[in-house]
Amino acid sequence: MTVKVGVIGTGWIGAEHIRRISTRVGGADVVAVTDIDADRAARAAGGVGARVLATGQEVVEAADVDAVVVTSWGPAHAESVLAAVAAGKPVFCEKPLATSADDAQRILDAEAAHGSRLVQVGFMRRFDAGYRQMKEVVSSGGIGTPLMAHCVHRNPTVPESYHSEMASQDTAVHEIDVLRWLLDDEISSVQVLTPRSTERRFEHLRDPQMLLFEMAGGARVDLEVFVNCQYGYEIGCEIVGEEGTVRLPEIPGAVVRSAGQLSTPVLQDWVQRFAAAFDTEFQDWIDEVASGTPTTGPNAWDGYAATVVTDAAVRALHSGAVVETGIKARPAFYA
Ligand code: NAI
Ligand code: ISE
Repeated sequence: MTVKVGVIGTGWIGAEHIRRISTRVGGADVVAVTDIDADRAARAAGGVGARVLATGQEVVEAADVDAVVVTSWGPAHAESVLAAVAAGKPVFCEKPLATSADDAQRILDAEAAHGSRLVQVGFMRRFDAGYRQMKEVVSSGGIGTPLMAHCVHRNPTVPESYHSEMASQDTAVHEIDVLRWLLDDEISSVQVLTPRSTERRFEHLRDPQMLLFEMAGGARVDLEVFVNCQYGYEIGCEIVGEEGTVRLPEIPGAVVRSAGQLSTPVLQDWVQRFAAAFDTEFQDWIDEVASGTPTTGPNAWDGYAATVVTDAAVRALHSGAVVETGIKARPAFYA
């Protein structure tokens, strides 16, 4: 069976995923797209022979759309995901699932009412080979009980539209998910420290930020988010356990010796860094959708839990205090 996909939002990552589904992933075609910018939608559709529809609701309801991909702006995600669940169609939603825990809760309620899981969230790091190696080491007891983690998330620059809350909502949300997964634990509290800001930022932005998490089991995590670091895109993660440590491998690059220097290139964006993870994420999703079984990637509960933590992080940014996330117990539906 070829899975016919409808895409809502054809900006940067929407266009990437349309190309990916059409050229790199087997078993799927993009048949319909929409964007509030009609020209952008037409450009994305033209490349793959899809048709342009006027709204996300039309994409969801189209008779030939089997599954929906949501790649619009974060605040628009919940509405499209809720529409897909109401139509009983599998839906892949880029992160964040929602921009408030209340909206994420509405998605959990809708899925429960539907009676089976339909939602996958685009936390692609769970499909990255390096993070998977770390998960294997931690789960097999290779470093003993995890005690601490040290993480780094650096982007070279961000546009003027990026604001201080997005350090948590848009950027740290990846570590929030991957740490929950690696440590198999929920985040119970968060604090956000704001060092001296770099001069190389738009005036309204606090950058860098340091996020301190406590896991329910007592492990502690520090995360540096620095989105104007200038030199490149860098993702780091080390977990320290009672009997050893495990570190995210560096992506190998050619080592150059020239003009008295030893050098290796630094990646410049998430497209390069996580290309293989995105491919695996989508191939697995398409294969599972085709098989008619609920998808096994990060689900609506994971999207909800991440949003609860980012909501707490935003409160922590504004107060400077340690903020309890108040995360509730995972419902049996998502066991
Ligand atoms: P973008 O701004 O390039 O594209 C978003 C598109 O959505 C725009 O073309 C906009 O016109 C459209 N849009 C907004 N509201 C809409 C609506 N209601 N209906 C239809 N179209 C609508 O943004 P970008 O960078 O592509 O990000 C999109 C989403 O993907 C964000 O949630 C972002 O956090 C996520 N993302 C995930 C990444 C990852 O590493 N997994 C990397 C980059 C983005
Ligand atoms: C972007 O939206 C992403 O998801 C990238 O993976 C992340 O590195 C970046 O900071 C976000 O803005």
